[in-house]
Amino acid sequence: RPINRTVPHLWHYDELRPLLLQAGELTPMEKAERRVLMLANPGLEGAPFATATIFFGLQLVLPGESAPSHKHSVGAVRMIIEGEGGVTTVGGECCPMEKGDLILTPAGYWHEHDDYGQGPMIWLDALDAPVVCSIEASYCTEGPPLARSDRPDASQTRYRRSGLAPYDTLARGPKHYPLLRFPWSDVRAALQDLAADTALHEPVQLAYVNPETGRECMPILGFSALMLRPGEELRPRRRSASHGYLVVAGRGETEVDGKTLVWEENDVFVAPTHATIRHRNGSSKERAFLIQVDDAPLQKKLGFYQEFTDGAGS
Ligand code: GTQ
Ligand code: FE2
Repeated sequence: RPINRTVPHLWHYDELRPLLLQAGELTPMEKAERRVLMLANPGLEGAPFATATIFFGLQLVLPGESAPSHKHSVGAVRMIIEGEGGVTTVGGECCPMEKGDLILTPAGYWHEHDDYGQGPMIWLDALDAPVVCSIEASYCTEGPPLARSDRPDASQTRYRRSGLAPYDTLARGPKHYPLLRFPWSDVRAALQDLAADTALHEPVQLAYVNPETGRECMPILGFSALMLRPGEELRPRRRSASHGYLVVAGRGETEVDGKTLVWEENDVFVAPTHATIRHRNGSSKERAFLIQVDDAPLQKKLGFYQEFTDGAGS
């Protein structure tokens, strides 16, 4: 396997949250277009990246604030951690931000974030910035406030149910990003139903896909949701991809190349490429839910993505 600089690592939300709120006091929105705590992997020598391909940032928007409109060649995905009344506007589409929701900001889409609620909005950003920056293709354009639709987002209308797509899809062919918001309530219910039909210790895992193609929803990073049943241990096939995880609910531990990362709600952790990964739900009563981020879509496009059945190997 490759020699990794990225190390297995976990960031405790309990430790990050006070730092982020402190950043909220120190930095008004006028001084920083985005207020983000970057999760830097200790193996990457100061580069603000979580793995060689994944940027993770914890973002804060305070009540009444607006993170102004811009667009960039880097693709971003938000996973909502806490707060109510937040809205992110992506390409004119108005996406409410509720805990666990996953919201796409594809490359080139204008986006801004507003907190219309009473408390702070906090979420995890996953960006393909390490890749786009390393090929010197990263740029950003600032813009005027976005005109926004007052209609519900596509997850509530055009793509309300899997297996059904707007009829004109058949004539025009698939769009790149027909669905921008994946509400957690739907994902959680779908995982629950899948679990009822999945043997214990077999993964209960759903990929976030483009509903018109059935393929990965973003071109570089892949996203999926994973449920661990009470007491369950999972030994996923070893993959050539690197991985990051957000704990949406529950507690447990994950062994990455023999290092044990003990996690609870809202923690974030990463595993380098080719790592051996074991997940364990630490509760005998509660389910645990993780959102997994990986760079498999990029590796597939480059032609060297692999899965290994050995469990170890090199
Ligand atoms: O929310 O638009 O974490 O542009 C880094 C760059 C978030 C954003 C980040 C960004 C954003
Ligand atoms: Fe942005």
